[in-house]
Amino acid sequence: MIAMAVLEILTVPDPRLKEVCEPVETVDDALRAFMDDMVETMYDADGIGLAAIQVGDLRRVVVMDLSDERDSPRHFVNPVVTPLTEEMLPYSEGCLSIPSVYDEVERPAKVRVDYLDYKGNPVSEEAEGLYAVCIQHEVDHLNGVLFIDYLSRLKRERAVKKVQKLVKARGEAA
Ligand code: GNR
Ligand code: NI
Repeated sequence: MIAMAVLEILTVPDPRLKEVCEPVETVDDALRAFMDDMVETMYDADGIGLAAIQVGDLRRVVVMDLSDERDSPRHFVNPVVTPLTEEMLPYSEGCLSIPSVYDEVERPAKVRVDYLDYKGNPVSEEAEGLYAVCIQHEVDHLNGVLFIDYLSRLKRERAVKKVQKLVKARGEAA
């Protein structure tokens, strides 16, 4: 593994974050190199997950690391989530594309996750807790959906304005 790269993360209201992503046809070395860059980008930004669309790539690819040690990256190609319960889990969510904004979203507490792994092998497993929250947040990204889309219009518009102000201030400091 050589020369990984930190990619630029798009922020709201970038219209590219609203696109619907395309399935991946083959898990090959080029895709694995891209997923390595996504993992490095996620670690650099202190995130627990990242969808390819957040770095401007419209393929259905997600990376995640829920470990405290930040040494257990997971890779999801063409992930599909299916709710397994009517029980809802409220969680205060954040998003690297909506920095400094956090709010509560309720999602199914238990889901099945079907995907191809780093080697291209099919996996089917159950997810609960933070894993369930995060994979649903990421699959939403692949469909052009952000967690603020579940909030009131007032909260959503305030969130976008807050991010625009933050990004502008960052640009002026750089
Ligand atoms: O880093 C992240 N933390 C987080 C916290 C609660 C619910 C979801 C997430 S995902 C987020 C990274 C991100 O934006 N992934 O798309
Ligand atoms: Ni996100």
